[in-house]
Amino acid sequence: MQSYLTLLDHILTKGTTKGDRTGTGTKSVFGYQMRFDLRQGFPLLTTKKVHWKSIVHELIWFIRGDTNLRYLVKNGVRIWNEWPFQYYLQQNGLAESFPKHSPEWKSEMKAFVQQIIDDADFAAKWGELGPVYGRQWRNFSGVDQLAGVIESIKTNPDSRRHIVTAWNPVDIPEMAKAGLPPCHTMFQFYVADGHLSCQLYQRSADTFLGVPFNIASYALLVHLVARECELKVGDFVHTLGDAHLYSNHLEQTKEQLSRTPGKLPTLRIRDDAPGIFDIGFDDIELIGYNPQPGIKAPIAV
Ligand code: DHF
Ligand code: TMP
Repeated sequence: MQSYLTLLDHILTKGTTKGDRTGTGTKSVFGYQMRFDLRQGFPLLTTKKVHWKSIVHELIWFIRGDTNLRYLVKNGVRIWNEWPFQYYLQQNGLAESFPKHSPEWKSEMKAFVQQIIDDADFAAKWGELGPVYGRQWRNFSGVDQLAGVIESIKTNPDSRRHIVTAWNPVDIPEMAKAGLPPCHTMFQFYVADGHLSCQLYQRSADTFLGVPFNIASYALLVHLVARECELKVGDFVHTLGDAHLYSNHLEQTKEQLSRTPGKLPTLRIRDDAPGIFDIGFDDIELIGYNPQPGIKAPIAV
């Protein structure tokens, strides 16, 4: 994970001050690449505790083609709450009564999430994030890209066309309403010497909060696809477009950089687990994760 810490340091020292959609302000660099050798351990950050459970459930949610908040919140995952909630406030003329991040906003969001859990009709109407990742991976205008790429890895491993794209320009306006246009935009697999590698192009990277999740999520995806294709895991190559640190994450970043990385955990998928499309939370086990304490930071909405 040293390469992640090097990225944090690089943005702190070389980043340009730049405005952004959320009005928070960032330090940003454009174009950056990291490489994680998945044979050396599972790349989950040890210099702060990362909520692993959210990473597993979010990936299962993508793989199942689900785009509704309900599955996530029913499983205790909070990471997507703010966007459908903010859309709900806007659509109901409530956005001005509940300023972002105020105590009232937070308690209203709690009530919103509880109603998503309790009321299936409410969830169908207000929990939908639009045609985001899960939809594009499994049904991009009728194309099941994830099944297709697995089939092409199995039957034609040398192909240079093992690509899945979430960037569907026709659907971007619908994604931008209650969700976001995809940040992890497209990925490509590569097979050599019986090992499966993957490269992700991420157009926009919240380096302190989002990126640790993104690295672990794609590392887990490589493990799942490799198992499906009877391959070993190779590298995860992470290419970033706008790589930024929000202005209210700078102190937290310095705290993180003052810590020394520990030993990486390892991933185990149960031998009797079903295939990737039916995989469940309990089939996936992370062993030896002993991180340093979490570091709180506000999320830019
Ligand atoms: N917006 C922004 N501004 N940054 C993001 O990283 C981001 N990521 C999204 C959706 N929108 C986003 C989806 N992924 C958190 C992590 C990943 C994520 C969304 C949110 C997050 O808040 N992490 C906190 C708390 C995690 C928890 O325990 O619930 C963290 O400290 O890691
Ligand atoms: P943007 O759409 O204006 O680029 O804002 C999206 C923000 O969310 C940006 O800070 C990047 C961040 N993000 C990640 O870093 N990783 C993710 O997986 C997601 C969904 C968002």
